[in-house]
Amino acid sequence: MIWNENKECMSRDEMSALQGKRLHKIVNYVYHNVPFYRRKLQEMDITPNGIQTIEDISQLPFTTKQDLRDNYPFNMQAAPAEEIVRIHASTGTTGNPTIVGYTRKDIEIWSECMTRCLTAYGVTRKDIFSVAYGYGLFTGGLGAHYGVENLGASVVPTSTGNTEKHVRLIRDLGITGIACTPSYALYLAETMDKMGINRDQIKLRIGAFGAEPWTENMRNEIENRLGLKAFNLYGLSEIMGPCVSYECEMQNGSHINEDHFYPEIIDPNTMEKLPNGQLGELVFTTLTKEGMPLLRYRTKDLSSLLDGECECGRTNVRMGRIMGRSDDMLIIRGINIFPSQVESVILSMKEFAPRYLLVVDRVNNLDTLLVQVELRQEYFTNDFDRLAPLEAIQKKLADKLKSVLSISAKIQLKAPGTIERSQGKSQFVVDKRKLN
Ligand code: DLL
Repeated sequence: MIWNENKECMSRDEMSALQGKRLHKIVNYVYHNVPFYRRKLQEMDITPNGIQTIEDISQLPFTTKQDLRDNYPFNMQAAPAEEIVRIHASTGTTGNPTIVGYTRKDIEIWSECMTRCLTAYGVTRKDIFSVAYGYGLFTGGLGAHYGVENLGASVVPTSTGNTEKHVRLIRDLGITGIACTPSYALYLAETMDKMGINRDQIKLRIGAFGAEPWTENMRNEIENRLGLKAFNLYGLSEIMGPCVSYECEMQNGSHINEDHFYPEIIDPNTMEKLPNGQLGELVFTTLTKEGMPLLRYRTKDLSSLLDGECECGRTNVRMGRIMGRSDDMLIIRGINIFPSQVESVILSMKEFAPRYLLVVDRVNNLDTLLVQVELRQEYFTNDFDRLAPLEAIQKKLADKLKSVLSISAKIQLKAPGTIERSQGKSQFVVDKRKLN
């Protein structure tokens, strides 16, 4: 099923024409309503009339997270206060949080785009759908919630917390769909195990997972343990929230709602636009947003745009999985390392649960990488006489990591359940070098 064939299946020419028209309009809008953009455009000698087609976007300035911080709280807002009906804030770890205001029309578009995602996953009005992203300043909860309601399925606003109660609701209400972070999905599975509830006692069939990077191996693990089909959901608060892109049944990249969010991939160092297929930094321009429209926002997410038609019938361009962030890429002894690379190795070994923590440090001027990883129950032992197999497992992981990362990592095997769980976004890396 396709929710909005008119917008999800346009020809490339029609889509480009629509995008060009909307780009002109949005540039005109920010020029007259956001002093920050007016100044930037004037400095670059750009007038809204000079931006007529979508190709003209390359003339426009980029916007960064720092720009949003510098304009805290409301100086990036284009709509007058009386038009704003909702405000979200990002979980800033450093500096000011990013404040995003939405008009009623923004919320409508967000809900519609979220409904497109859910429809692509196969959700129908008959489904009972649990939204287990956090409700609150984070966009996950309310964003997914409005999409489910707009579609007409029953939404159960479980949010995070009280996981045992959630598991009982899943079983007792016959909940068929769930939206949460992939790590929370695994935590749910663990909780089910502890409660003695197995996948045959529940009816989950569809999962909408995002808000943090995850891998194909994690997808398999979630699907096997919860008995559902797991789909990718991508978004970021600055641009809208969950709904920016979504997988269809082909699960070959995520379709971008590009009639509202225009994507580009750039080289993060030169800021030059990269051709389709190449990995680089994802940049979005909001084409219809009223509350806080952004031109060429640098997401720091590393991905690529995929060429070619999708067999599902949608023509919206697809993006590949997020391979990491240009700013959470670790450079260890001069080598670029993505936590997702380590995760893939860990998950390729049956001995480990998908729970790990990378601890990076600097000892005597030398970077060190410690990988803490949880053993599965069946491989765990406390018995000193039976430690030899554990040593072999440890060595196997160390060797595999060495061949993938080209650097040696120290491995610390952990007992099941001992790496701290998170109900929201998980932390996979502690970089002590930055803390010094
Ligand atoms: O995480 C919005 C969201 C909520 C998306 C629920 C999907 C589901 P922020 O808190 O602003 O917004 O964080 C955005 O999270 O730039 C990515 O680095 C990461 N991210 C989001 N979705 C995915 C995904 C929400 N599917 C940041 N895969 C983004 C990988 C993701 N990373």
